[in-house]
Amino acid sequence: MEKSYLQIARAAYQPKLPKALLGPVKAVAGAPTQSVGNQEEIKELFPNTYGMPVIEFEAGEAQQLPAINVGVILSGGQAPGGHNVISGLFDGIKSINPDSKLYGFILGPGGLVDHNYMELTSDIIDEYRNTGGFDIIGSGRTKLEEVEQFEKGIKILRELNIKALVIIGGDDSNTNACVLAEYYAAKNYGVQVIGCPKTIDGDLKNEQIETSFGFDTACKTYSELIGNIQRDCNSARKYWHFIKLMGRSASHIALECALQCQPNICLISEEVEAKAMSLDDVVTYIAEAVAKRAEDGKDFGTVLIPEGLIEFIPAIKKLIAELNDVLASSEAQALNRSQQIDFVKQHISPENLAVFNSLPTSVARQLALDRDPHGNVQVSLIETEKLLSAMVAAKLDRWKKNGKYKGKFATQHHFFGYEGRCAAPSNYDADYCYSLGFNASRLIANGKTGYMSIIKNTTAPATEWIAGGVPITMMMNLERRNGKMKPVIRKALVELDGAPFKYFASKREEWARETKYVYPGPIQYFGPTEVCDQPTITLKLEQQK
Ligand code: FBP
Repeated sequence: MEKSYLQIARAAYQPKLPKALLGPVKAVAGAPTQSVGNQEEIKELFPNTYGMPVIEFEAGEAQQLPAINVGVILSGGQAPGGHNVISGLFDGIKSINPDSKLYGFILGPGGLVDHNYMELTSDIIDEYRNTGGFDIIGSGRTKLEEVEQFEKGIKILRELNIKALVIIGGDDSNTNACVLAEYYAAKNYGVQVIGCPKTIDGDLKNEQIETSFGFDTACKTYSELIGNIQRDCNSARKYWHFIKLMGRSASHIALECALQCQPNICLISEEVEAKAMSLDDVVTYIAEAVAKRAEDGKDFGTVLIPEGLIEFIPAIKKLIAELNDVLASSEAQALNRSQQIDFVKQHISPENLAVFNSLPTSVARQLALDRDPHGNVQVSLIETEKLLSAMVAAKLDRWKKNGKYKGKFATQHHFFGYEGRCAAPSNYDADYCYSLGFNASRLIANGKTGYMSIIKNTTAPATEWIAGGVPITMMMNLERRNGKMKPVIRKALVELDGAPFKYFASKREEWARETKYVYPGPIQYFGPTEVCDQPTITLKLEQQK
């Protein structure tokens, strides 16, 4: 494989590990745990993996352990650092016993079901250390939930003598990991399942998981681009830039980018929902900020829009919930796409039909169709940035007629998502991911299943990081998916009483009226620690509590 100079220099980078993982470990167990919601139901659904303690690793005695074969799956959207989780896992199992082997299942959970795999040898691993992307084995979104899939999986796991499977994924994929761990434990199949918290969206976090990997690098990449746009914007002073940012449901990415770049406006979906804002309220909020800047002669600015905004507008949220139920019916499933649109129109309530009909056709169609395998609306396909800017333009035109607005409103649109998902991991993500993978090998060696690998205290230097595991059942509750109540990991949304949002809220009026842009510049890998090793502002503010 041809390499750039940066790749060559980066390949030599040795990621840091928490002190406890530098030698042999012992697992220290805490008290039994409970799920975050629906305790009785979750306990009944996961009798073999419910209630296990959180564990922390401490330095232990050296032991001779047998070689172990481990399988690894990359699941869901790409996130910077996936290759380092795999290289950490590889080095971890080799340090347990040099004869251990690592197998990668190709293109996500589907690779396990279809028996599509490759052995990951040291030559292959060395090509991918500290690189972005998931291309070492590829990723996919196949949902693992059927007994038939689990049984197909066990066949190949037995054939390859794999005793543990590591699933690197977000909330949906780790829900799969938990279901699989429970099934294999119930059947006594002798295969452990361990999860790793991945997603650029930053919504797989809780008291035990500080952050999901990839969030740091993705936000820094988007912030570099937003900073560049802001400098362009402040140089030409003639455009309003509407910038949509990935992050499906939660607005963590938009909030972090706002903290890094200080744009004029950043919408936070969770606040829109809490304030029960309508689409028109959101448009008015932006138009008023545009009009105020125009009073100061500033016909330019930046607006950050979280990808999932549309789903958080309460009227649209209600509509989506009903659409999900209607579309899940077998009658709807048997229809083709355009028949489905007519079908939903006939079967939703008059109130929801009115909302449906008020949306531009392309947005309405998108809400009614194309769920991903986990039942999520594919918000990355909805052009919210264009929808909002067109609606703001129409409102400003009306205000122009009654003299409320006298400026010029020219726009540019951007969507940043795929640009950041495979960026070369920042030092933070390179270290964090390598530690998560290495730590997964220690969970395996300690016989754990149904656990997620965790690394905590990551705003401190890596030597002070804490390594351990959290039972996945602890994060679960029941939620309605595809018309049925299902056990799923609870998504972490932006907390409006949390430090990151509060800080943003205390500054946003000033950022809206004045021009206080910050230009973060590109991620730096080599140089002073205050430039190269900073965690996200979100994490720093959260850890200050
Ligand atoms: P994961 O939760 O699987 O990590 O994926 C997150 C994400 O990047 C979202 O931000 C985005 O909405 C979605 O994936 C896009 O999905 P796809 O890659 O299938 O287009």
